[in-house]
Amino acid sequence: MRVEVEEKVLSENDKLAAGLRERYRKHKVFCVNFISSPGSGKTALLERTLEALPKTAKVAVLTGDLQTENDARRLAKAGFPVKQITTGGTCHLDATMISRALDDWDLEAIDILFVENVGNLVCPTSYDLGEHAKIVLLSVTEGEDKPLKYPSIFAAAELCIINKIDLLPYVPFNLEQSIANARQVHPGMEVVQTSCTKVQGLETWMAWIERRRLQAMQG
Ligand SMILES: Nc1nc2c(ncn2[C@@H]2O[C@H](COP(=O)(O)OP(=O)(O)OP(=O)(O)O)[C@@H](O)[C@H]2O)c(=O)[nH]1
Ligand SMILES: [Mg+2]
Repeated sequence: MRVEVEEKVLSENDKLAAGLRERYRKHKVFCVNFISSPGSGKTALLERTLEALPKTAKVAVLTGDLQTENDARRLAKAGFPVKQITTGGTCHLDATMISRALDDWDLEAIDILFVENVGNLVCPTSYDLGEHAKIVLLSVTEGEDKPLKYPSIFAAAELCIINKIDLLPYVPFNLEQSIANARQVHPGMEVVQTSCTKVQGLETWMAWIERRRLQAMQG
């Protein structure tokens, strides 16, 4: 019975996600969906990303959390449109929440939509948000085995960002092994290493976004 209800919810979500995909296509919006454990640095990476963009960039952010507007407050400092989605108790964003949040935004004024999902390495993976790409963050304090323990998101994401590399001298984390684990689950997976405190790896990440956006716009 539980499986049936879950399947129904997911198929409803898929329909709405298809609608979102069509809206993104029509208005030429490139959308990425950031997924990670709580605290891996999704908001920090978005803060550094927004700061690095020209003020004229047409970017916007939807950020999801169970409670608080903290992330939206942090992200709004860069001056781009930001909206917080508070889910109450729900451990993921779904396509209904995204559709509602976008209703009073002019999609013609957005080239890139960043979606920061609720901090959770499991639930958000099942919910299609109509995005062009899922991106998974793994920080070096989480352990190199996480791609093997939580394979679904590493299989589904196009890019793995290994964050907090500034902490590598202080924590037992085998970087090479973490990349090998990600690629065991997802052969050939692209990996970018970043530090949001020391601002490292940002150029590689920004280049990935631009390359992937152009590819999506051609497709
Ligand atoms: N040393 C170090 N700390 C970082 C880095 N990136 C983020 N942090 C810190 O990690 C903590 C969590 O970062 P957030 O950006 O809030 O993480 P998040 O993934 O958005 O967290 P949730 O939204 O709660 O899931 C904060 O104290 C950040 O300052 C990094 O590259 N290096
Ligand atoms: Mg956050």
